[in-house]
Order: sequence, then C-alpha cells, then structure tokens
Amino acid sequence: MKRPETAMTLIHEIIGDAPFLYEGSFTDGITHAEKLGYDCVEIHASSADELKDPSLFDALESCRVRVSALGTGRLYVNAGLSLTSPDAANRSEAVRQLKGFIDCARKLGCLVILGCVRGNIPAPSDRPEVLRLLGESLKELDQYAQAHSVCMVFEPINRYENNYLCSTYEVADFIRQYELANTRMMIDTFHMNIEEKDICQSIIDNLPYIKYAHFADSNRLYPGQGHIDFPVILETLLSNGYNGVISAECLPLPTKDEAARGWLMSMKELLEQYAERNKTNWD
Ligand code: LER
Ligand code: MN
Repeated sequence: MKRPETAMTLIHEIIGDAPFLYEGSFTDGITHAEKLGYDCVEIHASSADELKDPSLFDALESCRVRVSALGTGRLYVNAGLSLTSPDAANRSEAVRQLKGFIDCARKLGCLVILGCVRGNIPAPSDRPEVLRLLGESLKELDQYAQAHSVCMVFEPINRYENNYLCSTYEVADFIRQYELANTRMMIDTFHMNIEEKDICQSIIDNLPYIKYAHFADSNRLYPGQGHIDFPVILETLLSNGYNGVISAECLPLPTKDEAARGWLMSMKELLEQYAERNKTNWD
C-alpha cells in the first residue's frame, strides 16, 4: 500500500499564534523539510510573486521534496483581501491574486488552499449576500482553475476564526450548490474537533470531496499532545481510500523544531500502527 505523503508548513514570518512549523526563506525551508524526512512542503506566501523566485525552483529540483499545496490566507491576514468583501475592488483584487496562485500551482503541480480568504459575515442579515458573493468569486476562480488543470481545496474552519462554512457538510453542500468542478475540500482535524458531530462519520460522508488534510491535535499541538483519536481518524481515511497528503499545520510549540520533529515522529508511529493492524506494508 502506498504510504500517505507528509508535508511541512512554511511561511516567511510567523505572526501571533499562526500554526506553521518553519519560518524563513522557502528555499531553506525546503532543505530543512527534506533533512527532517518530510515528503512535501506546504507554502504560505503573501502573494504569488513570492513564489516566482527562481531559487525556489532550483531548490525543488535538487531535492526529493515537492510542494503539496499553496496556502492563501496571507491575502486576507496581511493584505485584507477577501472573496466576499462588500468593496468590489477588494474582491476583484482577491480574485486576481488567487489567479496568480493558481498559475504558480500549475507550475508546481500542487493544490491551492482556500481558507480565511473567504472573509466573514459582518451581521446575520448579510449572510445571503456574502454567500452569493462567495459563489460568484469562486465560480470565476473555479473556471480559471479548470482551464489551468489546478484543483482548489476549500477548508472548513472553526467558528471562532470564520463564521460560516465551518463544517465539512456545509462546504460539500456549497460546492454542490454552485456546481464547482475544480473546487474540492480539505480537512483540518483541529477545526473538525470543534465543528463536526462525529469526525469519522463526516469523513466517510464527504470523502469524495476530501483531497487534503491538516493534522493538529485538539489544542493545535502536534498529534499526541491533545485528545483527538488519530488512530481512528487515520484508519477511517485510509481504509476508505483517501490518498491525499497529510500536512503538519500545528502550533510551533514547544519550539518550531520540536514540533516539526514531534509531528513527523507521531505520524510515523500512527502509520506503523495502521500497517500492523491492517497487516499491510508501506511501499
Ligand atoms: C486556519 O485556522 C487554518 O487552519 C489554516 O489552514 C489557514 O492557514
Ligand atoms: Mn488548517
């Protein structure tokens, strides 16, 4: 059986309690991820321009690590851009920037993550309009992604960070309602622990849409440091045919390095236990 690939999250600068494991240049992050034994890197750039650095492509060519996904949350966090802003100029700049990410993802052969760039619903009465604007923006991006053979993954995010599309069921319904062809979803166990009635059942019910995963524990530390039942979640994913990447998006605590090593060590243990239980070997 093919072992799921692992990814380490990279960002230029960790601000506040952002859940990323490597801070610095992306090229150094790629070398570091390879040294630790990760298969992939998930890059959170502030703009697509940051991904055009030729040394990034040189670094990727000279090692076995690949880019699994591009995070886009910096567009919202750093630049205040949102797919649902009431300001049309802000929305169209968000769409323009995301098209830049899609162009890069095509070159890198990776996914594009859509998370907090959805924006928030300012007041309950704004809900229909925000959903309409999101549908409109995503439809345009979805068509662009389709023309460029790139898959986008929408992330259900817990209610304390984003106040709509918080659960897997809501996101799957949205994708169906707007008939998005190249937009699927990803899961994040930290958010699922808050939002899903039953994490494993929600994976089973939405599996055809789930293309990527962030693994962090209930306290957002690396798996094993909180109370999420990772053996059961991994069993549910793999025994139902999930073949996407599992990415280390967790708090860089107690230190970035300990978290990056600890995450990978607990993933290796989980995979060994899975192989033993299921009497299988990893290719
Ligand atoms: C947001 O909480 C999250 O889970 C990230 O994937 C966003 O960068
Ligand atoms: Mn996440």
